[in-house]
Order: sequence, then structure tokens, then C-alpha cells
Amino acid sequence: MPAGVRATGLGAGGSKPGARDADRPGGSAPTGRHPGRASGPAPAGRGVQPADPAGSQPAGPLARLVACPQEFLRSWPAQPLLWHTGQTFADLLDPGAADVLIEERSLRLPAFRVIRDGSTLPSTSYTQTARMGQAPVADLAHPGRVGELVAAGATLVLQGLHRTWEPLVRFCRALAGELGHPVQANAYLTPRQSQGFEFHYDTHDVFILQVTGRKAWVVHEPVFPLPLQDQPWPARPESATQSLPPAGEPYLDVVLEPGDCLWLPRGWVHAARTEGDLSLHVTLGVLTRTRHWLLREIVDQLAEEEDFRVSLPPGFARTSSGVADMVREVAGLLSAWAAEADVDAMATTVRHRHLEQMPAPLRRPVGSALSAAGIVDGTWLRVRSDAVHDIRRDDSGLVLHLGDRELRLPGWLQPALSSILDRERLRPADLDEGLDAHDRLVLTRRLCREGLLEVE
Ligand SMILES: O=C(O)CCC(=O)C(=O)O
Repeated sequence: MPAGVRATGLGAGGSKPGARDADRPGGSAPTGRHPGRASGPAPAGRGVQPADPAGSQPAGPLARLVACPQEFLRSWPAQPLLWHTGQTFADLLDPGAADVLIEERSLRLPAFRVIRDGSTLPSTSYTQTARMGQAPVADLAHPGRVGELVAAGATLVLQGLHRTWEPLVRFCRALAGELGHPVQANAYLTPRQSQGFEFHYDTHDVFILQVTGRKAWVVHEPVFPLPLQDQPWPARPESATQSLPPAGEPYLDVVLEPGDCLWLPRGWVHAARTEGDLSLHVTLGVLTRTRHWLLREIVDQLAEEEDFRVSLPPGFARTSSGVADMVREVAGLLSAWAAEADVDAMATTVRHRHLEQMPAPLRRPVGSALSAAGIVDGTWLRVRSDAVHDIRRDDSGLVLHLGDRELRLPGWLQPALSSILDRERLRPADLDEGLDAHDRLVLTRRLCREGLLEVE
């Protein structure tokens, strides 16, 4: 258990804003609570995170967010959960980083937006035109106007930080590797006594990391459970009949403070408001693959089967019963195919398609090309074993999955490759698995250019 990580479960009528101070590290925790045990005033069975039964934790990024990564990794928690981690998330992003992004990194739409009272303000009110080389660029952040809008009560949203802010680039990649699903990051900077969005739900699961200030969150049970990406709130037919905020007691009504991490599964309706000072939180969105995603992958593969490429007859949609006949026919073909399908071959294809869509290791293309050329037998190299998502053999030799690309190597390099990936650091001279001096340098320079090795 990492020092200071605590789990608390909160349910309907549970903690009200400001009511949780006794749970905090340094607060007067009620007798019987201790790090790693579920705590907080949750009614039995609701939102309570059980203690880690094994008593040990993997050391990945998840251990910074939740009390019990092993339990979390067993299955996605279906209810909101809150952890007082007792640490800061400011190393991932702080208000100064927001200034750097807006003022020094020439942030462009859609990497940021400004919202107030539930709506995105017209971008012309906070962008400017400037030249980059000869080209005019019309959607650059205007630092002064962004600052004025935030001072006047608007929320600055920084989007796609898993691509633009290095600490979050690294953290999200590592978290995606641990969860096995892609992860994205946004941040919300809200001044005092203000609210950004109205009540809404997200179509992906999120971890909310409170960095600075305090923000009050009200969370209601889903009105449409487990929405998919193309089923956002306003598009649902339920929005005509459901009111927002939903009627009834909230499931959670709580103030997040620096170091708090809230897990909100997709579909849970929420809104957040600052009370005192400016608040900054980072939202890590987990783009979970679903059964529907798997079904789509399977259907994509059915394009290889001639039976499923057959044209529907002329006029097939003239009547509903005509379409129903087609539906029955295709459903019949599908179950016949499923009974015979080579599930293992399909699983291999689906797995590799998924791995291709996972984030690639940072390759540092310019730096690694330069440093690779300088590698000699005595150069110390660090091994980035997290860069390899998968290794397999096929007829042509070894295939390494590196996120968005594959690296093909001759099969006879397998012993040398295994020896490299088993270590944390090495010098080419340490490789004696049947490689001569020339081969050692060719291999290590190539692995450096691909991001598997880096020069210390
Ligand atoms: O801070 C807000 O206004 C809402 C933020 C939000 O919905 C989120 O982080 O998912």
C-alpha cells in the first residue's frame, strides 16, 4: 500500500460538502479506520472499496490513484469511488503549467476551450491570429483574453493533454498500459464560486484528480447506463422525458480537495462547482473497449467471408417484412458461422488490432536517431521494457508490437532480444548471445531508434 492512499466509499445522503475532514490524513480519523481499509460514511455495500486482500500492490501509476490496484484491475468498479491519496498531483499539471501551455506553447483549438454556464463561449472571444512562418494561424490562444474570461467566472478546459503535456503524456501511456485500454487527459481550471458544465454524463469512465483548490461534486445514478461514445446525453431520447439534474437524492455530494481521486464510471450524471479559491482538476478518461466494440471488430472480420459480402436483393427495403426476412437470413448465417468459427485465429487478429490502437512508446525520433549513431560497445543503455506490447513469431521471424507500429526482426535474434528485455540497463558488449561486434551494434542502434533502448 503506498503511503497515504486511503479508500472511502460514499453513498446517497453520505458526506455533504466539507463533512469529510475527519477522514483526511492528519484529521481525527474515527477508531478502526486505517490506510487501505474502506472508510467514510457509506451505507453498507454502496461505493465501498474493499481492502487489498493480498496486501501488496503493483507499482504502476494506478497505485497513485486508488487504494487497491489489484482489486481495481479485477473488474471495473460499477459505482463511483473516492480515494484520499494524501499526495499531490501537481507534478502531473499545476496552474503554472496551464499558463505555460496558453502563453508559451501557442496552444491552438481544439486543444483548449472556455466555458461558462454550461456552454462553450465563441472561440473568437479568446483566440487570436498570428503568423507561423508565412502562414496565418487564426486559432491561437489569446493569453490575455483567456485570463480575463477566467477572472470573470469562466472555466478554462485544456483538452488532449495526454498528447501535449509531457508528465501527462507519460502518465497516461503508463496507465493505459496497466489498464489495457486507451487513456486521455483533460484539465479544468475554474475560478471561485463558479460552475463550468451543467449536469451531464460522460461516455467514458473517468478518474478526477483534484490538484488545487476545492470543488463540490454532485453525482446522480445513471439515467442511461453504460452509454457508448456515440450516445452522449443530449442525443438520447430519454433527454425529452428526464430532467437534469435528475430528481431524487444524489448518490454522492462531496467536496474534492487536493490529492483526492474520484472514480466516475460512464453514465453517472454529475456537475461540479467551486466554492472558495480557484480549482484545478485533471480528468483522466478511460476509453474502455466494450462488448459492442468487440462485436464491431468481429463484424469487420466477417468481410473476409464471401457469404457476408452477398448483395441484398433488389428492392429489399420496400417493405418491413422484406427487411425482416433479410435480418433472419443474416442472423442464421451468423449463428452458423459462430458455431464453426476459428475463435483463436479471430482472437489473435482482434488482439493485434487493439494493440495497434494503444499508445506507442515515445520514440524521441530526432534525439534517438542522433544518439543511436553514437552507440559503441561500451555505451550504457537503459531498457524501456514497457515499450513492447507483445512479441510473437511468424513465418518471417520475430514481430514486436510497439503500439502504433510493428518491428520485424530475424528469428535468430530471439535469445539476444530476450536477454535485453530481461535487463534494466546494459552495454552492447554485454550481449554474447551469438552476436559478433557488428551485429551487436546494428541491433542496439536499431532498438534505440525504435524507442526500446535509450542512451543513459
Ligand atoms: O468541472 C466541471 O465543471 C465539470 C468537469 C467534468 O465534468 C469532468 O471533469 O468530467
